[in-house]
Amino acid sequence: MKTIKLAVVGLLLIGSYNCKEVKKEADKAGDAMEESMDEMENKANDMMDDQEEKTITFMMEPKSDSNVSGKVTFTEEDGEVSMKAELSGLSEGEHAIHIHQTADCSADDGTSAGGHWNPTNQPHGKWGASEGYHKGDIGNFTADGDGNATVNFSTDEWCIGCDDENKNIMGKAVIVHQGQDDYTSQPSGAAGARVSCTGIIQ
Ligand SMILES: [Cu+2]
Repeated sequence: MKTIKLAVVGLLLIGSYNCKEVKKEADKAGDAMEESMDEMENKANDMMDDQEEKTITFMMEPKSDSNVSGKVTFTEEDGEVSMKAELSGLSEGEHAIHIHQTADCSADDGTSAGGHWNPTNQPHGKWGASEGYHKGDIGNFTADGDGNATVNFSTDEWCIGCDDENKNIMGKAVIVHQGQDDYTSQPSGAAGARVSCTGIIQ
């Protein structure tokens, strides 16, 4: 009887010892896992910083005694910049929209924004034309009977604040014209008065 009791106590002791060891090992494994989780999180954050989606939004102000206003948003993602302009107060029909060279809309007629943004010294033309085109030659869009329009455009030839001055749209201006771009007249497509303007600034 005594032998059995001793054996039971012995087993219990061994059992509890084993339990402690197992717990220690589990704690160690837990710590290691936590460390590698932290590492993974840091790596993920670094990757997010690299390919962070950039979005900038500006309000367009009427120029040349027009009522044309709106909102323009640029988003950069995966090396492509997309532009969305939501405009109102336009006359029905086609209008030109361009990026001009200076983020200065102070003049009543918008001329303070300068000529078309054309860092690569190309002739004015339709976007993508083999004869050449300005980096600011977005093109024409159509306003509906209520004077509203939404313009969507995207390209990998722009960037938001990168080091390549042939791509960087920061410091430039968005201009909407009263008329349409004929894509041939130099240097600006004979699109008429500048009816809305905003600077692309941070
Ligand atoms: Cu223009």
